[in-house]
Amino acid sequence: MRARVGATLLRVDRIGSTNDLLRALSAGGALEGTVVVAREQTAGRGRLGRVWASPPGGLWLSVLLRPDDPTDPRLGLVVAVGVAEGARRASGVSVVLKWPNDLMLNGRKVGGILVESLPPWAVVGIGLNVDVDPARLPARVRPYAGSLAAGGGRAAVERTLAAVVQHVDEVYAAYRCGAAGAVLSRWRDLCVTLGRPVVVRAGARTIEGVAETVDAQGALLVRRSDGSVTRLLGGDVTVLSEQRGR
Ligand code: BT5
Repeated sequence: MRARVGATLLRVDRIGSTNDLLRALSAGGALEGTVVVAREQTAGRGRLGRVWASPPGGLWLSVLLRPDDPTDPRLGLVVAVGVAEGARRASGVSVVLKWPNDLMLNGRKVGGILVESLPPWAVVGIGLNVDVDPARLPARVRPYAGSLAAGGGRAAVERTLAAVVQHVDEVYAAYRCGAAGAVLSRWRDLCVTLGRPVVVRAGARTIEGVAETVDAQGALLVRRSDGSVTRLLGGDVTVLSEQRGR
């Protein structure tokens, strides 16, 4: 039987990256559902080797999963639903999602998900700015980053951790029981990107169009002005109205 997410929870004070510690633990016999949480990360990372600023006041954790397919692009979306729903419950603010892995509040990024697959494992990193002092974020990131507290949330890291772990367990259980479709439809309900004009940067490609939907495999479908539809499994989305407002 699958162990509950958080059944084993390891706390560390200061570490490079919780994903790295969990990778090491997975090689040493850790169980599915193991969680590592740090008060502070000194080398937190995002996708494609980007830096993830992780000062105290945020929730920085990693979850060890053993899905049938550790490279399933839906995993990040499924976990994002659990994080958004947990954050909403803990803080009372309406965290929303932006494809593929962003948690947003009032147009600012408050969190992100990083899935690293190491078959048979998927190490899923979750970063959430609960009550992070903006002065502790890099100047380049500050204008686009927010936090639950700055967005009016009743935020406390411990309460947010408990709610996030519980909701991630719930969505992952649904995913494992063949109900991924239902979780993806919750993802669509929480998403602010759909139906809006976007620019997606994916590797060397730039695609402009309307973000139509996310399909059953978790891919974003973008309809271009010539009517053609481009299907994307990764990339960075800018919502055009947001960009103009900057
Ligand atoms: C992500 O990457 O959004 C995934 C972030 C995952 C972080 C967690 S924390 C626990 C675990 N351990 C790790 O080492 N990582 C995971 P991406 O979509 O590539 O976004 C990265 C970009 O977000 C950066 O290039 C910055 O522009 C911006 N950024 C960096 N730190 C931020 C922060 N604290 N809040 C908001 N935006 C930030």
